[in-house]
Amino acid sequence: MSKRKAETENPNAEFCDFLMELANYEKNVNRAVHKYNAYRKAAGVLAKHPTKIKSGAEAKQLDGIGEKIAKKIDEFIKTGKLDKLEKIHADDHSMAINELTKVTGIGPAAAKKLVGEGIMSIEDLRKNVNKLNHHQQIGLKHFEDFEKRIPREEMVELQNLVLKQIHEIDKTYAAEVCGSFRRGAESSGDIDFLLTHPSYTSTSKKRPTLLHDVVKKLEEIHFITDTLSLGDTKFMGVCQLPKSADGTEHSFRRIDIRLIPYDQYHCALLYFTGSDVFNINMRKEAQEQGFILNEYTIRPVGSTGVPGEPLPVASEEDIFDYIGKKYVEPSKRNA
Ligand code: DCP
Ligand code: MG
Ligand code: MN
Repeated sequence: MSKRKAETENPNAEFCDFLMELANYEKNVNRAVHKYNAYRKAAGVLAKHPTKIKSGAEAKQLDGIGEKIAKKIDEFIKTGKLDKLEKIHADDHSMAINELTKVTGIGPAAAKKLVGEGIMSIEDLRKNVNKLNHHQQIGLKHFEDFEKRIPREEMVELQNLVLKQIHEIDKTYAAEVCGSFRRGAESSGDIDFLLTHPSYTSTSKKRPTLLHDVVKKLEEIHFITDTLSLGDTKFMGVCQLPKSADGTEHSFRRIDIRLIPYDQYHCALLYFTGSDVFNINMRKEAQEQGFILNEYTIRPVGSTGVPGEPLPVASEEDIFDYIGKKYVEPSKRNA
């Protein structure tokens, strides 16, 4: 969910903002993922609505907005605020937990533990680096940079640099940036690369060094600056574009690279393009049509309820075809 977009062109931006704030509170403080998704879905629906909503009743007509959220919209229209949010804002512990979870590597549980030990802010964290693991320390080191969105222009530069390096190693690699970038976002929170190679399939037994080779090369040219985690199929780390001609340094950026079996590439592409709310809805529709869809495969579910063999998939379109859904362009997958 891009807040920036909401501010500029969405007549319901105020509602979306408070719904997103409630969503993050549910996720980070209460660890209530369902409520988190419900608030996000409602915010997504309102963000797409072309006119300003004038009452809770009107909002309730929209898919994904129920009685409780409708009431909050009425309260906000009437009073200009929300009692629930005011109470959250007045609660130091909740606010501190929320703040600490902004650091990559600090989840709700770690944040709660740290707050329990009296660490109430990012500033406090900096005095207690010894309490953090490697991932969290890197997250803290680059906290300010990671809070910044990456402009699409820079995303294109990052994409081109990585593709060039990958193809210098081996022309038969295929790779692309998915996530919000593929959905056409004007800015992204991080770079999500999918990588595949014809020699690596879901049935090939060989443990691949395909991802390690790419990471090594990107480290050698000092593009990848830190590793948060690295396995055979998943890299999470930090990267930075080389200095511009005038000597200005670029921000450090979060980058994820996933190596995907060649035969599972399109299911992975669909999944990692998102949005996460779109994925939830798509999986539900697949299920209603008798299929199990996940980031690896789409499988038919027989009358016994046992999933069958994965169906052959040669494009994202094939997946939509199987479930009898009209193809949705990536740019239309924001909710
Ligand atoms: N994803 C998902 N469910 C999750 C997390 C991720 O379905 N719980 C999928 C959909 C996301 C994609 O992975 O679009 C990439 O995850 P990101 O967190 O990088 O999200 P985006 O790229 O969409 O947004 P941002 O611009 O903030 O990175
Ligand atoms: Mg992303
Ligand atoms: Mn990501």
